[in-house]
Amino acid sequence: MPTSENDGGDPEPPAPERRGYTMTTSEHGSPANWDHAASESPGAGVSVPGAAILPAPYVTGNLRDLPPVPQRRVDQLVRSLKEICQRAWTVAPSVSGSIDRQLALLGQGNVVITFGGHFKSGKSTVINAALHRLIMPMDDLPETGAICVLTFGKVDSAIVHNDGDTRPIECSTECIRRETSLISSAGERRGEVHSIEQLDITLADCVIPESARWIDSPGINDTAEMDQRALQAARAADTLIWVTSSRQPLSEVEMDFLADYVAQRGPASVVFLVNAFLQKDELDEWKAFLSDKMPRVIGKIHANAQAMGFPSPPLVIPAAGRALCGTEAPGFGRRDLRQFLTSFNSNTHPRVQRARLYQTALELRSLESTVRQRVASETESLARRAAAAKQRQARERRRADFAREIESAAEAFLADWGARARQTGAALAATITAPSLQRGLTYSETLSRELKAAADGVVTGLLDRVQRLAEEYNQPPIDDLALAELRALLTPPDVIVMVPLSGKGKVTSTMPQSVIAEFIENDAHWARWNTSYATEQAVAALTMKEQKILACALGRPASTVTPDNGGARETPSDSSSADSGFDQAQVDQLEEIASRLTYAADLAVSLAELEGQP
Ligand SMILES: Nc1nc2c(ncn2[C@@H]2O[C@H](COP(=O)(O)OP(=O)(O)OP(=O)(O)O)[C@@H](O)[C@H]2O)c(=O)[nH]1
Ligand SMILES: [Mg+2]
Repeated sequence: MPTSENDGGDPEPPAPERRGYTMTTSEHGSPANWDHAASESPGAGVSVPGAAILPAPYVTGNLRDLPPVPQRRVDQLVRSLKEICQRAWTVAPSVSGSIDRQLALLGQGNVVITFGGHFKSGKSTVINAALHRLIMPMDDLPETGAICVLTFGKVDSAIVHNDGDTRPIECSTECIRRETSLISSAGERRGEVHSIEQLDITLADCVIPESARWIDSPGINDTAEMDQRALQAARAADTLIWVTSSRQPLSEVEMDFLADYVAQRGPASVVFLVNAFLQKDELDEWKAFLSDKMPRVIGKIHANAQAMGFPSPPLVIPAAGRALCGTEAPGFGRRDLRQFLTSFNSNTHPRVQRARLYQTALELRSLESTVRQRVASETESLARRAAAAKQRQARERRRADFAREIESAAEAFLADWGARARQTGAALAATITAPSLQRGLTYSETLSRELKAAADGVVTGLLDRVQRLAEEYNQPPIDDLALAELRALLTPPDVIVMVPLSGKGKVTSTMPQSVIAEFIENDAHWARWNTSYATEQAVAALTMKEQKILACALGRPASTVTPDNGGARETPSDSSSADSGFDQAQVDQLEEIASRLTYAADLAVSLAELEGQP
């Protein structure tokens, strides 16, 4: 029985470690290069003069993976994220929420590996081979129709998640097949499998590490629903083990799927597992596969690696799934397969860390760009609001100046009109003498008319001034309605000049003329006095209307008037529309957060891409 590491009969794998990552890593950090296979094997890449370099046989037992990510730097990133989270809490709570989720992802204790690939590439077979237990149903027709999550446990159990319900089933291949098989025994498609969301399978005495979840997923390129499920299973993974069949390794659809996936999860998140379909499950066939076919498969994968987003050659592991299921003998890639799969026993696994860091880096970049956009829009809004406030202040100043001018014009009018009214009253009073004393409404009518006439001369002047001031101070012109109202307010009221009748009822025919004359003189005196009294009343009445006159002359309140809109109502966009926006201190805080996000994203990227691919 061959046991050498290089003869295809690889020795039994060591007992799996249940805790703590223990996979061998390259001494040089990046353990491989594009000539990986050739440089590692004796006689590899033999250069025959005049001939091309021959493909080197693949050598098992030599598996190396990425070096660990320095924990000190991961801790540094976590500290930085916690700080950002705290700072963002008040000014950008959604950033805090998102960073919280990233912290949860980085700290997630469970490790998920998903076996993905083209349908019928042998995913379920490889899982059975690794477990060395025929638990997952395998078939020549599309088989796995639901996501199956395998974990280690005290006893075997299986639980079906179906349409939101859960129910236990017997943990046997047949029972699992009944739930997840895409094709019935009669060869018909089973639509009911679509309602099975997940199958949780717990296995006692298996190599799955305690903290690991292994997912067997439906294959791609069968139906749209299964593609969707395959994607869902891949997205649940920390590492996607891409099982590709040696019969048709890496088809176009596989490459397209992987290119999208690598763009989202990073190059460390995918490892290729070449499932060797041997003619006969014999060691000679396996050795022939390793020396003839495997280098060509690796060559194809490596040749297409860059197009799929791998900056350096991805890790490719061969295993003969069916053969491994059928034998416990060494060989067929068991050692490498087991060693590799069981190395996923902690969240400090280099691939798990890199894949999570990659996702975090992408999220941080996106947050950074969102925050920077916000800084730009808030800065713009601040400038807009500052300009609007300046305009508003200028407008208010202008309005106050206008109001002051109107007030002094109105006061001047009232003073002017008061003087004219008194002159008019005095002139009328001077005409009232005993011999010419008129009874009835004569003096009232005359004084009312003359007071109006006296007002007329100054009202027009005032109205002109008000209009001119409105123009000068960029205020809306007084419209006709307000003008008519103002004119009415400025028009003095009708007045009554009382002419007393002193002798009324007393004058008799026998009364001496001198007494009668005294009565008349007395009446004339009071008529004169009443004339000036009525005049003062008219002046007082107009003076009392001063506030109304001002309000009318000033027109609409200043808040509804802009300098440029001629007094039209302001639209919301004219005002400081972003009144609820940030102040300068908050914008500064946002800017600080953006810079910290840049730093954290750079750090996450550098860790995620650390030392490339093996
Ligand atoms: N010769 C040979 N046949 C294999 C090997 N691995 C798988 N098969 C066969 O290929 C068929 C498909 O295997 P599965 O494990 O069901 O493939 P799968 O990728 O899980 O298929 P889906 O779940 O339908 O996507 C089965 O009949 C297997 O017996 C192998 O290494 N060699
Ligand atoms: Mg399957």
